[in-house]
Amino acid sequence: QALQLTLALIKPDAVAHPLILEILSNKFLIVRMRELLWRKEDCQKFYREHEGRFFYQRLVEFMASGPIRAYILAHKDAIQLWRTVMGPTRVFRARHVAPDSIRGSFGLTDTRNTTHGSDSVVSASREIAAFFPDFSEQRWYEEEEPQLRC
Ligand code: DAT
Ligand code: MG
Repeated sequence: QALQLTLALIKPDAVAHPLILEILSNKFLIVRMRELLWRKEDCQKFYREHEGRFFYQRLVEFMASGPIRAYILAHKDAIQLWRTVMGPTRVFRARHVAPDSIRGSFGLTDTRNTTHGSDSVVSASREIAAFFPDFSEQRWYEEEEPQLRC
């Protein structure tokens, strides 16, 4: 089965959470990881699709409030799988419909909801390039993926 790549972020509320890191590394192949501090401008750019929403300012402040971790994850259907493992965006909904998901288990509020995951092939490519500018997706699919799939 062919593997797919996705970008996952561990947000400042969850960056040191051992169970979240364990879930992530048990389920996915970790292709790249870096820990970084985001500037507010980086957050604004990353979340520009939400500019103008009532939570945008809060979201930007929060994402710049402490270290985050960025991962490139590989798995069959990685994009959808990581979104399922994370659970729904909003914590109340997550607790009810997916209590065992990461957000359902560890989410604190709708803003402090532990994790991010790309939502499509196009956004995964864009987000991987934003965090790992030296990483060539095309080269990974051509040279590394064929050796990893099983
Ligand atoms: P997701 O992170 O599940 O892709 P999204 O792209 O709709 O969700 O929103 C990005 C982030 O913005 C989300 O992780 C937390 C914040 N957010 C979204 N909707 C919100 C809301 N109704 N109230 C507070 N924060 C919200
Ligand atoms: Mg989103």
